[in-house]
Amino acid sequence: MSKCVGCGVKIQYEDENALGYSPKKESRYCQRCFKIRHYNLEIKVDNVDNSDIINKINKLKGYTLFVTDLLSINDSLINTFKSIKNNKALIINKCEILPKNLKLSHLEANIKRVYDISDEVIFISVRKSLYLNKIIDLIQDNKIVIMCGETGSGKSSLINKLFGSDLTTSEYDNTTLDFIKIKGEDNTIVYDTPGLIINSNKLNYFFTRCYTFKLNNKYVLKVDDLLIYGKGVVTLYLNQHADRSTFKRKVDLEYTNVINKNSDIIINNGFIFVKANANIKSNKELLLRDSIIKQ
Ligand SMILES: Nc1nc2c(ncn2[C@@H]2O[C@H](COP(=O)(O)OP(=O)(O)OP(=O)(O)O)[C@@H](O)[C@H]2O)c(=O)[nH]1
Ligand SMILES: [Mg+2]
Repeated sequence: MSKCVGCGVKIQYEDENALGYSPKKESRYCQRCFKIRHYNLEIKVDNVDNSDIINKINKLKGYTLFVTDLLSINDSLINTFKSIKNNKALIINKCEILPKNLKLSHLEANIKRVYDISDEVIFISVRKSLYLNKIIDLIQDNKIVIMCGETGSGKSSLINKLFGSDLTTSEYDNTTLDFIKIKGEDNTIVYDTPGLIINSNKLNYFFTRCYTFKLNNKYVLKVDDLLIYGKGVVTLYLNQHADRSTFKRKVDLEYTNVINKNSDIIINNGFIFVKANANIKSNKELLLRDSIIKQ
């Protein structure tokens, strides 16, 4: 049975409503890939099993590049990264859309320290072809490489760029459906893998909002379902899904937080950087970490 060269699913000709269907016997792509590639249609799948994918990756035993973006980094993502037993590196893609004042070398060192990572942490941009030589070196040195990570992080785009392959890529979740083996020059092999579903924190195109906000006691800052006011200066690093507004305070909020300088408040669509010590009231418990942004 042949596999779709776009997403890796087994091609079948019987059931139009099941994955892998193709109406034409000689087709290299399944109908779902055809629709994504030509019409940019979103065709959802709902049977992603992270632990099944991680088990298969661990059995394959290749050097593993775990691809993510900056906003997706939180405890659950790093725990998933650490559950990979192969030699590995954390690859942070889409760095071209990060604010230019962020020094990548500082970010790398901070992420290693805050999350206690001894493996390499490498920023790249597939779209702008930035720092891809580091990935090329890792592939040359290790020969067998597994590209894995959160859905939408740019794994298939990276392989296409490096190997000239024609994997299906899209802005939607779970484009790649099965493991795909791609052979390169010099006996190198790279595996594309189905994306993991870890959190909804994804940075797809750009930071729609990244700016500094001086808190006071008269106005409440609302970011998604978090409400805060108080004394402090915060910088918001949010993705395009974040909903932000301010309004005049009418009531007190329940939680009092004394926040140390250089902390991040982690929220669903990004994080909020607190540079100096701050006194903040909030409507819920804050999830804090030592900042990965601090310079
Ligand atoms: N801004 C930006 N977007 C990128 C970059 N690399 C990939 N993308 C976009 O990210 C989206 C997802 O890319 P894919 O290559 O399909 O991601 P994937 O990790 O293979 O996703 P799954 O197959 O679902 O696991 C697409 O819209 C890409 O164009 C990058 O360097 N910068
Ligand atoms: Mg993919």
